[in-house]
Amino acid sequence: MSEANMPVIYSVVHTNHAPAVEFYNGRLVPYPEVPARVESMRARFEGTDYTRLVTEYELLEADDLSGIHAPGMLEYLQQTAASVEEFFSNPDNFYSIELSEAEQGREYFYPSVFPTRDFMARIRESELGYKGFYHFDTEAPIGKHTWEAVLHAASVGVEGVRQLQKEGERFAFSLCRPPGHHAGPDFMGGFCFVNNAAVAAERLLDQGRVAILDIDYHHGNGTQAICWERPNILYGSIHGHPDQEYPYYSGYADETGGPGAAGTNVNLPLRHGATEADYLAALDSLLAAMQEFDPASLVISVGFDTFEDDPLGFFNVSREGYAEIGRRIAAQDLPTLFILEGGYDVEAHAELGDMLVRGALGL
Ligand code: Q9C
Ligand code: ZN
Repeated sequence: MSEANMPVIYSVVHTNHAPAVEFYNGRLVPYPEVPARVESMRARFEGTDYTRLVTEYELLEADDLSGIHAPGMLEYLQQTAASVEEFFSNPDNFYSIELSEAEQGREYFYPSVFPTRDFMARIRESELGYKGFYHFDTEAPIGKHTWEAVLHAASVGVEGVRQLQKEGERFAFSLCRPPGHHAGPDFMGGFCFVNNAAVAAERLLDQGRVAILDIDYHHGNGTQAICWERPNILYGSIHGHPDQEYPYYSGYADETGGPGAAGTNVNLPLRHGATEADYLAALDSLLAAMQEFDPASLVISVGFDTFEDDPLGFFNVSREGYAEIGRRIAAQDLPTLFILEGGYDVEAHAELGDMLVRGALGL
């Protein structure tokens, strides 16, 4: 296994998915999940001699994702992206909206009605435009290039798997965008559409059990739901406590896995203000749980929103902290695929990625 030169998998297609705004507390605010998050990392990793950029990969199709996601959701994503321009040109879909010049060509569908519990359960059959059926929030808007970007992101993740399986790499880092850990079997939200980590993990099962360790600031409710009844995949996560943090309705420590996979879900919620020492102690607990599970490979859902200056997160991991996280993960001595999830301090993003990679490589 070669360690000195980590493959970093990248696709330019993500840049076409770039919603301008999200709805927050009655306001439209800038959408934090921006292309620069990945572009800055690409630029950084192009210039180092301990990484190599991989830009060729096999493009997946919807069918390749159907082990993880409901075909209806994939079809919905594809169709909504394909019809979003037409949707915006139909005045019946609006009260009175005129798109500014800057907005034209950048139309995104935002759901505004959600079939919570039993309410409006027939929305699945509705031919109206406002199908919130597969969304759990308003934060995964679908534009005309979104489906394409989502397919490439999942493909970038799977190329990371190929680097481990076929090239014998010890590590690979897939710069997936849009991210994935809030996307579940039949739901999407939180900037996520398709669960890149779960798609990758499913393929890594060829080698034996897989552990997905989620170090994004937010609970990966999508990954948890996908893995809930899968005894061969451990899902473990350190995240903002659901009493205080998005996605609020999951991430409690007593969520430990479904009847068919009891004990294979590990949630370690931390409160706002958690220090780096708190964080690293939780990481050690997570790694101990992982060791007990004894997986053949690791998928790390990486989020840099645990960074002390992150605008969305309230933990206090320093720059150097990411190198330490990288070292502790590398010490597990397992084939490891890093999959990018969140992280919203765009200025710091590339450096934090670099710290993690150098930590993992022992540089
Ligand atoms: N303060 C990822 O990091 N916004 N998604 C919450 C409430 C949604 C984060 C707004 C955050 C989603 C991949
Ligand atoms: Zn996050």
